[in-house]
Amino acid sequence: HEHQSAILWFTGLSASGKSTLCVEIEKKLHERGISTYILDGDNVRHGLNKGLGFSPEDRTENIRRIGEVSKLFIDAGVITLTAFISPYRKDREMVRELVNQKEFIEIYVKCNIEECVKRDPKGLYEKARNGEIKDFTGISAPYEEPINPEIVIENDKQSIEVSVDQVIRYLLEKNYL
Ligand code: GGZ
Repeated sequence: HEHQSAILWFTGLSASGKSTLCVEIEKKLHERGISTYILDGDNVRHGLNKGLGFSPEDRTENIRRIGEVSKLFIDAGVITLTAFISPYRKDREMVRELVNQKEFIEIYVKCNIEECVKRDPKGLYEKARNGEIKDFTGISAPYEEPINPEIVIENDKQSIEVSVDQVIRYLLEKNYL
């Protein structure tokens, strides 16, 4: 199956829906016979990036390593989907600069903070508000919105199906698939 390989770089707050979107989009890509790989906190922060925390410096190093690994996957012809908050603009731009222009697709998973706090699937926002977790993105650490992302997903305003279609349509229109 001929396709242009790329990094689908999802960025957004905790509980904005990045991982769910990655899983659903991956299913659609598999239906087309395309090899994919999802990088997320579960398979990266517990292994490759064990020992990195959430200070600005550690987040930068987290994102740098994820960028380098994604670049290797691109070389292997694999479409890589990454689900990290990646709150700093300069860190996302650093990854963009690592690969060819067409190979970095920044996808802003937009979800208002009130909705994220309401969802709070792991109770982390609650802990952040109590001060049990410090430097928590959106509460006590910044999130810098993308200025010119390739795709913006209004994840608090539309269904998951519509969001998935939006990404697949983009990939078709720009001849990735
Ligand atoms: C933000 C934190 C923090 C702090 C733990 N700030 O909802 P989750 O649990 O599964 O997603 C969050 C994840 C964020 O890790 P990333 O590697 O994506 O962050 S970054 O890109 O900024 O390096 C959350 C959990 O880890 N978590 N402490 N202080 N999220």
